[in-house]
Amino acid sequence: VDLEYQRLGRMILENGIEKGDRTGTGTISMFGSQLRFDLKKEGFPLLTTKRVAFRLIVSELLWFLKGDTNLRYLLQHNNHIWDEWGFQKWVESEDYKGPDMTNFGLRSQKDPEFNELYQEQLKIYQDKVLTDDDFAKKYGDLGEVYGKQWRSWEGADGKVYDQIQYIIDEIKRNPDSRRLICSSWSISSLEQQQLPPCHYAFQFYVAEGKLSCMFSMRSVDYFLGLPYNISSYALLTYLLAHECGLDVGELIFTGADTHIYLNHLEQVKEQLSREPRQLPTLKLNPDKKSIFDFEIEDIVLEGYDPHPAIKAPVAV
Ligand code: THF
Repeated sequence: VDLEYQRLGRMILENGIEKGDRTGTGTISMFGSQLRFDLKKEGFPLLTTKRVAFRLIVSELLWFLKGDTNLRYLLQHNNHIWDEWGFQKWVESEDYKGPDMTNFGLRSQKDPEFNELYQEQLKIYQDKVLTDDDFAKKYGDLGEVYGKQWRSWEGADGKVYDQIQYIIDEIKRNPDSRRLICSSWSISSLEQQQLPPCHYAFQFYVAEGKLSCMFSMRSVDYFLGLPYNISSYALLTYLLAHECGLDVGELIFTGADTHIYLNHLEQVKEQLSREPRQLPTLKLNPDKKSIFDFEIEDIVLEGYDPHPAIKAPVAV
């Protein structure tokens, strides 16, 4: 997985175009990219050229699969990768009375004094989401994001659709199906989402007893997001294969606006210089049958020996 990932990184650096973006950070961007991995042959695709916190990938995926859209679950598992998006909702609301947090993402990177204020307010926000039910309901919820679309898509007919359950049932009943699709791109609820989905659709494919997955992204944060997204869909494929009695096949990533943020360039170059190592293996608790019963401790990674982590600021 690392060699393919590095190849894509070099391609963006060589062919990418400098392009502005919503967050104001600036990117080098390339339109259209694809990666594919043989899950069965190569091992579990978690990058080894920098340490990636697998526990965060696990708790985020279980959060999606529960149909949960509230930050509380993530905070309870010490997962902070979505904090900024909930915090944004809070500081832009009428109820927020603290210091001005306009554009906190960029300002906290450039202004150490502001960053202190921001960290203070963020901590207050996190504590409230964890301990205050009413507050969590109102300001901890990211809106109709992945969990909602995956497990309870609301149709124009007023019916609620569980796209994951449909896929599981259909893989068991009709594995040749070409409709094993889950879409998070719900036009009518985009305004109800703190952030429109980046990975907006995925599709499964069964052949020769193996389950393959292809996922599509509209916007790809090469350095911070993509390593998570790859491992997350790999894990989802393993979980579904486990429940459906299949082997794992291939994982295919397709990206549209594939970019490296300008404040990630040094980090990317460092990572490109590193030598890939042996991939880890994934162990799922054989006693759990339904993917919806899986807890964090049922998912274990063995033999992960990566290069050190590389820090980088996330664009909000
Ligand atoms: N916004 C941006 N700009 N990039 C993204 O990848 C992204 N996501 C999700 C929503 N908005 C996004 C959130 N996913 C990290 C990783 C994934 C994220 C958000 C943040 C991150 O900062 N990871 C750090 C360490 C985190 C930690 O240890 O707490 C890392 O080094 O990997 C795309 O799905």
